[in-house]
Amino acid sequence: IHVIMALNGHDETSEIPRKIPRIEPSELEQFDDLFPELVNVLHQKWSDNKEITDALNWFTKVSEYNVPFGKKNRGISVVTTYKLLVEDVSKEDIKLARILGWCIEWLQAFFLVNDDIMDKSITRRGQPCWYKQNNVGLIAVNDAVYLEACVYEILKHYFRKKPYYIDLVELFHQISMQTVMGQCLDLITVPVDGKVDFTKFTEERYNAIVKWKTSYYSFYLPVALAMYMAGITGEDVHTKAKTILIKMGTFFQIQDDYLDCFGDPSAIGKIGTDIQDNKCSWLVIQALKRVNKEQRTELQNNYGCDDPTKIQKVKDLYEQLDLQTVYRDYEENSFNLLMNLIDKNCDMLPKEVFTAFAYKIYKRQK
Ligand code: GPP
Ligand code: MG
Ligand code: MG
Ligand code: MG
Repeated sequence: IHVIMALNGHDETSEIPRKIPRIEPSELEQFDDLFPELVNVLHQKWSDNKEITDALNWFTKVSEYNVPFGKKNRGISVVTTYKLLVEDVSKEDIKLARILGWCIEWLQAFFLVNDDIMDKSITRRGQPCWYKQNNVGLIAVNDAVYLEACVYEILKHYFRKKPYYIDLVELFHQISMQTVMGQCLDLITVPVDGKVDFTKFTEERYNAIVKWKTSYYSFYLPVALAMYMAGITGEDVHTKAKTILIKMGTFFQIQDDYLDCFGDPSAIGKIGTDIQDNKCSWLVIQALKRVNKEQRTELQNNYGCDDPTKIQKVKDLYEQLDLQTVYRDYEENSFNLLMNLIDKNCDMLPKEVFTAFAYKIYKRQK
């Protein structure tokens, strides 16, 4: 149209009707559009100090490599929840909700850079893990500390004057504490010295690990941030929301464990490590419930070794025990249980806050 208008010497106000309707960019596109602004804020704030120019440039690369390539379910959920909680949202507040979403993505990057070192992972989001980059290695530990600090820089820059600023800061601190508790349980449930000892691998322990390491930051945090922004601070509403979201998070981590073994690495963007890492994964717990004596010995002899033949033997055993079907049944069941829980606990919040989140994660392949 522009070409034709140019040829005819028309401008925008000419009589040629606009036939192409304006398409609203998707939430994800609008969310993504904000990322450069945030990287710029983080850079600008320190850029007067010329001695640290090299560090600043390094850190820009750290953010650009580690923050923007996830599914961004957590970040986007702040925005969708906020829109559901507040009627007539202003453009400025939508932008702020998106910024809070990005704060979760920075927090998550901090967790993941560290988690990949601890889990000896190879790839993340379809690229080598940050610490695996040639010029990075253990510098990644410092980079992770930087990524965490970014959360508070961004919060301060955009929210300092808001009445709910302290709620946001305290929430991020508390959630970080809860997540390291969970990560600790995840790590210390692995027997030391490469020993294989299944006695600690109970369903009870499993539920505790995933509640703390995954559910709080992945599910309660996005909804709670939107609630605080909307002025919803009541302890009771928060507790009820938490009950639902922790259950959702447990299901999500069970999926993560399932995909670690049975997912397609090109779809999930990461190569599984749970078997060789001797992890208290949902799959090994299900296997332990179903093995006979010989199979238990077979599992014992092959679990927790970084040896492709042994890893394959564990996978073969999982197949024999038909854990794929066990998982499918679990998925079906847990979805129904979750919907019941939502009906009972959604309280003063619109039900869609939770159902929208649930629909995003059930049957996911990545
Ligand atoms: C998921 O575990 C949990 C986290 C990523 C939280 C990490 C928390 C820290 C404080 C570092 P996972 O190892 O199964 O995740 P993935 O499969 O993505 O590596
Ligand atoms: Mg990991
Ligand atoms: Mg881990
Ligand atoms: Mg995993």
